Amino acid sequence: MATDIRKIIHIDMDAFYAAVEQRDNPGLKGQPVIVGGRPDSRGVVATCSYEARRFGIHSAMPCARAYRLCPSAIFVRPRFDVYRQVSRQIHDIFLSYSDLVEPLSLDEAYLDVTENKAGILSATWVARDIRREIRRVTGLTASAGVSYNKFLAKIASDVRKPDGLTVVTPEQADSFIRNLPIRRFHGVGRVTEKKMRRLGIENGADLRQHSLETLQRHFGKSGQYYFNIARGIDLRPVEPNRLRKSIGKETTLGEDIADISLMMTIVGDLAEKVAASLEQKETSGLTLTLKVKYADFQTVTRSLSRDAPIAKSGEIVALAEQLLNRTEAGDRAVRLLGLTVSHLTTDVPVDENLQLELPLESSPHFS
Ligand code: DCP
Ligand code: MG
Repeated sequence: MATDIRKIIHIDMDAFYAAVEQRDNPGLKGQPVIVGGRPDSRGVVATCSYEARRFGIHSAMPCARAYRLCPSAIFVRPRFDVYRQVSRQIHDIFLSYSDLVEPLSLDEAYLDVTENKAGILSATWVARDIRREIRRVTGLTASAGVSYNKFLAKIASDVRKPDGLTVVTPEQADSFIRNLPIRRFHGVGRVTEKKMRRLGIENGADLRQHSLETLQRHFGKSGQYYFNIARGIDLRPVEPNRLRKSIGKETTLGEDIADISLMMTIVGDLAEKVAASLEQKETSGLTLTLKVKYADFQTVTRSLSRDAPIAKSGEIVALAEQLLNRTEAGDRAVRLLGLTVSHLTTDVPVDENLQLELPLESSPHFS
């Protein structure tokens, strides 16, 4: 194997919150367990056990819908402290193998084990050891993907979930990617997926048919990324000191509201929280984004950028009001409001003890 080939592992805990709940409460073992809001609330499912997934339940689904799909499911409130504690345990295990660890969320990380502390030559063996160690220390299972870049490792970890290990060697990469449905490509969101479908792109092989120019024309800056991953090329390093891209807060309302002044009160509350967080992290940002989810679940965002840093709650509220006016809020009822400040003016590391926010578009709130 050439020396410039990296060995990357992506590890992701299985049904993380739900698995922790099943571990700590034997009555939940083997049961459809839903962690999140209450069944009769407007909250959403944070995650659910694999037993519950058989009913079609999944993360971010409204609890009421989950309840209809499986009335016998057991609804459990999240215990973030415990999840954070387990997250630290697995993180320590990762660090005992490599300093090149990049956490993506509480239960997920990339590791570069090209040179690892255990001196193990095979990344597959490292992954096997790590999974074993996680099980021994936490009593929980994790799935791992092993390959020569992040893109492939991440997709591989999903292939044999739960409790699986999948290796994609440089020799296998080509056919692996060719057969991969486009929605499984990490970094291809729902909107891009639709757009790709319209271009006749259903899988990696189709993606590969398109020239760099075409992809750039349709997808802008991401065109180059799609062009590369279709060919198994992803040179992004594993970055242990990830920086935050934004600081934000959102809330699902107890009931849909159409009253603008009430919305502004909630926006004011969010602005204060965001401002407090900016202050605590001693930073500011140049862009403010308002997110509005209408009662029918359609979601829109509106952004504006300033040359001068945005930091204080007063200015955030003022700008947010302008943004709110650019939505149909008021004419339409709203179920969620969110504010995010981005283009941060200083480097803000991802919290040491890991944030509970996820790299997903919406993290659920519990009501
Ligand atoms: N989570 C959340 N809201 C979401 C998605 C996830 O609160 N929309 C939380 C609950 C999950 C945890 O983050 O347990 C990890 O997310 P994953 O996407 O890794 O999902 P799971 O670990 O639950 O399941 P899987 O076995 O598919 O990894
Ligand atoms: Mg997981």
